[in-house]
Amino acid sequence: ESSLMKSKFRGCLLGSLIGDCLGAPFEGDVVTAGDKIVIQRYFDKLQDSTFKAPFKQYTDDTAMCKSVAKFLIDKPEPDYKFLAKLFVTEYFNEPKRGYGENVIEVFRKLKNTKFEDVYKPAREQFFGSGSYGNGGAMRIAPVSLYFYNQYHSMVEVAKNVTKITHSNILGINGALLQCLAVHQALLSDPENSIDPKKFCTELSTKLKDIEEVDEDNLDNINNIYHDKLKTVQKLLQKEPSDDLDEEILENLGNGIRAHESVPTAIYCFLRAQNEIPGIETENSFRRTIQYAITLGGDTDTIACMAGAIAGAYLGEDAINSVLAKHCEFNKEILEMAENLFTARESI
Ligand code: 8NA
Ligand code: MG
Ligand code: MG
Ligand code: MG
Repeated sequence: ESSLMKSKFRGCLLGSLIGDCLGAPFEGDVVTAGDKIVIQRYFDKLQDSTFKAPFKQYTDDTAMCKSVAKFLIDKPEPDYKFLAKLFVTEYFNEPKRGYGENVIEVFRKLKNTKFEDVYKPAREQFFGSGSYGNGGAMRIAPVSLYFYNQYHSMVEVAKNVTKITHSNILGINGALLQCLAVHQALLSDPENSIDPKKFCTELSTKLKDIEEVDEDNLDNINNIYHDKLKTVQKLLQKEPSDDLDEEILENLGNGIRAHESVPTAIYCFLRAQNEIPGIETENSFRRTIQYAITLGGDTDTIACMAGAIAGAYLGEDAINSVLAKHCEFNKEILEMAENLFTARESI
């Protein structure tokens, strides 16, 4: 039982890394039917062990995920100033990891104010409305893992970890939704198939309980994620096709906003539980990230989030090790998963 959980920890962080590394070359692209064939060949080639490709490099998604994992491993009591410093140090060491355009401003201010109030710079983003980028959600998986049997701590820590860079309700609730999705996948038996309807309704019920609420509810903002989860269920009932992919982009999105990518990642995970035309593989982990990438847009981040959910459900054994070896940091991320697993035994 504990060995399955350890495998799920490793699968989750490895899944997140692979989605980021393999998705990054396609970030921002509009994907045509021809590109889907190119992506199929790209995966086939990477999985062929005789193919000596260079490493696929990770981006900001993994850079920030590393910091969240280290914060949990090194600090028995959550120390958010420590985490803010990790984010900032990581950024200034390697600024060219493809960070979101505006989050860089938060890092500069944190540094210049000597981390006096770790939440203030994020609150000042976008004229005081805070960021709703998917940067909070893309790095949240270690929190789902570490606190998997301490639900209330998981929720509280997920919110605080997010608020260091993302204070907009949509940014926070998007990170909470991704946190819940990873957590729910982690606690699901990989021997049993996932019931997509149940998966979505449970997520919605849990999110309702913990989400941040906007008093004014302008533009029906409080319902966005709940409506999207209903849309996910509706779209899953349709036969996959290129037309359906268009519908997915229109209704769920593939952008850098949390509400236009987190529900999409959940959709990718659920859709990939069954075969998808044009994606030739028996392996549902590969199918999840390959499918996420074929949707285009913010491919590294959507594949990273979908990969974390799939890896948490399936465990490490379901992930092709040759595919993993093409990703920069693949050994180190497994060490982090291992350390996260060990560290949580002492709490
Ligand atoms: P962020 O906080 O800078 O947000 C990302 C973007 O979302 C911003 O630059 C804005 O365009 C938009 N945005 C967010 N909040 C608001 C708001 N309140 N009002 C108006 N616009 C808003 O950074 P982040 O960490 O959330 O970004 C994560 C994404 O950035 C990930 O996809 C990540 O991979 C990276 N990214 C990189 C590239 C690239 O070309 N390398 C492209 C897109 C995204
Ligand atoms: Mg790019
Ligand atoms: Mg990225
Ligand atoms: Mg991205």
